[in-house]
Order: sequence, then C-alpha cells, then structure tokens
Amino acid sequence: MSHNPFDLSGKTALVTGSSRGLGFVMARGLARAGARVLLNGVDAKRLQAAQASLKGEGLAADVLGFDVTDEAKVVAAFGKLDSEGTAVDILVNNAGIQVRKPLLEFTSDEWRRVIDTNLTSAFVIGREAARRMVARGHGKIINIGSLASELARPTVAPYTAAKGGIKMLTRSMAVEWAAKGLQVNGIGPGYMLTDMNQALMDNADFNTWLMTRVPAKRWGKPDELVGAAVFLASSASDYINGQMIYIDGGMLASM
Ligand code: GCO
Repeated sequence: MSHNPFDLSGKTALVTGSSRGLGFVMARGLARAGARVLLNGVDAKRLQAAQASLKGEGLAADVLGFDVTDEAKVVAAFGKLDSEGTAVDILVNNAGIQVRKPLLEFTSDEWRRVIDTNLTSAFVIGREAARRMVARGHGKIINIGSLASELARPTVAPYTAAKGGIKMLTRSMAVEWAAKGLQVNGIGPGYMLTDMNQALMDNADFNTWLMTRVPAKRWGKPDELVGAAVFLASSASDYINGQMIYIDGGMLASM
C-alpha cells in the first residue's frame, strides 16, 4: 500500500481533448503518477501519436476517441468501458475550443459551438462518469476552467461564459455528489503557451499588455498544470470539493 498521497497507481483517468495541448500534458502527468490514461479526441492520427509518445515512456495509455459534443457517442463510449470492465476513477473535462471576435459579430451557431464544446460536454461526460462513480462510492472529477471563469476581456464572450459556467457546474457537481464519495474541483489555467493561444503569443501588443497584468511576468508552461491535476486526482484532495485552483502567475491576485 503506497503511503504517497499523490500516487495514482491502479487508477484509470479519462482526459477529454488529450491528443495535444494542455489535455495531453495533463494526461502524461497523470500517467507518470501511476494512472492508466484514456486519451480522447476526434483525430485518430493525433490520438495514435499521443498514445505512442506515452507508451514510449513506458506509461499506460489507451485511446477512447469520441466527439465530446455528441451525446450518443459519449454514452456509447461509457457503454464500451462498462463492457470491458473499465472503471473511470478520474475524469478531466478538458476539451475546449476558442473563437475570438467582437460579441456583436458572433452568430448563434458559433455561440452554441463554443458552449457545447466547453461547457455542455463537461455536464454530459460528467454525468455519465458520475453515475458510475456514485455506484462505486468514489471518484474524482476535474473540470478545466480558465482565468475567464472569473474575469472577462473583449472578443472571447462565449468562451468566458462557458468557463464561468464551468466554475458553477463544478460547485453544483460538488454539492450534489460529495456525500456519495466524489470530489469535484476545477483548474483555471492562466495564459499558457499552447496552440490555442498562438495568435496571442504572436501579437506584440497583447504580450505587452499581458506582461503588465501577470505578476510572474511570463506566460505559463503547460507542464505547470500537472501538479494541480495530480493533486486533485489523488487521495491528497479527498476532503477538497467545489474549489478552483488558478494557475495564472498571480494574475487573478493583481489589480
Ligand atoms: C484568450 C485566451 C484565454 C486563455 C486562457 C486564459 O483569448 O483570452 O484564449 O482564454 O486561453 O483561458 O485563462
């Protein structure tokens, strides 16, 4: 029996949107902490490459590809896991997209696509995972929010609304499922060096603004999310529920 409270040996973790970016880095971190990870996405080639990368490190990684916005596919994926006898002990709701434009120019379809991917999917996948976790009396759900769970900036209204919803969905899940042995918390990344933010990283004016707003005076590195992900996925957080951990270089603490 490991006395390391951060040991994830024997656990299975499903990380949505984990063929690349923050999702892949968190999946790798959970695997390095001992978990068997289920990699999720819609691009089979990317998923195979991600799996090969983790297996190349001797880590336990399988692929569970489905579109997080397709409820029937989500339900079928969990049915497949049931039939294989695979229990998801840890769910990381990470999948998300970004669309940037003035709110007045957004179409309803664009709005719905962001909300469906970034928020509704966390509800649907969270519900499917939690039904099984509740039956077993334990489980960890980690919803990936954002600085935008707390603060807004122009041009990212749907994303911000979705990430604000992630914070309150996290609290709702926590208050309904804590007594059933589940811990549901969130991670709010700040401005991280990811493909999704490439347009911002390439923008000199944005970088100048950001460096005035972040006390750490730098962008975050994706690996800097792993510690919080392992912590919230492990027994070290068994009495923590409904919390958001912001990994933002101090940005939220600063006026
Ligand atoms: C943006 C960015 C942000 C970051 C991150 C901030 O356009 O402002 O995409 O949303 O991705 O979520 O915490």
